[in-house]
Amino acid sequence: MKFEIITLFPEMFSAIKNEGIVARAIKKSIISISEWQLRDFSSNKYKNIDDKPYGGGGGMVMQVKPIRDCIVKIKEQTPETKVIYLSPQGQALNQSLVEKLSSFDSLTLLCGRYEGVDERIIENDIDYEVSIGDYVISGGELAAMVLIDSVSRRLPNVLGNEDSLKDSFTDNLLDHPHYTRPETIDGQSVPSVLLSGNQAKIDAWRHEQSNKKTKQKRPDLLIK
Ligand code: 4HQ
Repeated sequence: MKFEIITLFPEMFSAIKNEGIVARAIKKSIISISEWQLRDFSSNKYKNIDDKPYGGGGGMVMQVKPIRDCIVKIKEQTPETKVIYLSPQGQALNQSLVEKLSSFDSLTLLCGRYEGVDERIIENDIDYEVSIGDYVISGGELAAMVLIDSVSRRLPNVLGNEDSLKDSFTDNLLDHPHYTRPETIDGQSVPSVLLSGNQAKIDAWRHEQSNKKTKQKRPDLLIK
């Protein structure tokens, strides 16, 4: 999977490129992450890529031309790439969308700043508009990193020992609780079934716990 990032802050992506599972996926050549500095596509000497909104009001809007030129350049190299704009107006990122996105060979992630991009980009240049949740963050970069992380860990051979098939959401349920040594601490004990050695019984208990936790904490997940 190739990730092409269109951003004003390419350095932010060092957060995932240098540490953890995404870093490991890069080292194994399962994914690549390339940043495209949007200012390089500006047509003026100040490298502006934004302007005032028609209709007035505060803030600035990212202009069509630099973004469109950048996407054209990326598509010269990777014509099949799917272009994603991160925004609160997008479809919610959930595990089923993560699975779908992980089936593509290339994703281009457009990271907005300020008030976002000119609407004509969304109408004409975007394949998917995706939101990481109903709250406002200061730019699309953090949202893009969430998407990259969640998609990367679903690709073959990215996870090693970690048992991703049993994580939350894979069967629309929350994960079961986890315990490690010691057996007792400050009067709190590990549920005895986990020490029983009876794997069938343990699996049944974990499944029951998943159902219980989901009902208690996220009943909305069970409705669908
Ligand atoms: N923003 N999910 C506004 C988000 C966001 C979200 C990114 C803020 C885009 C222009 N992105 N910029 N929530 O809040 O993806």
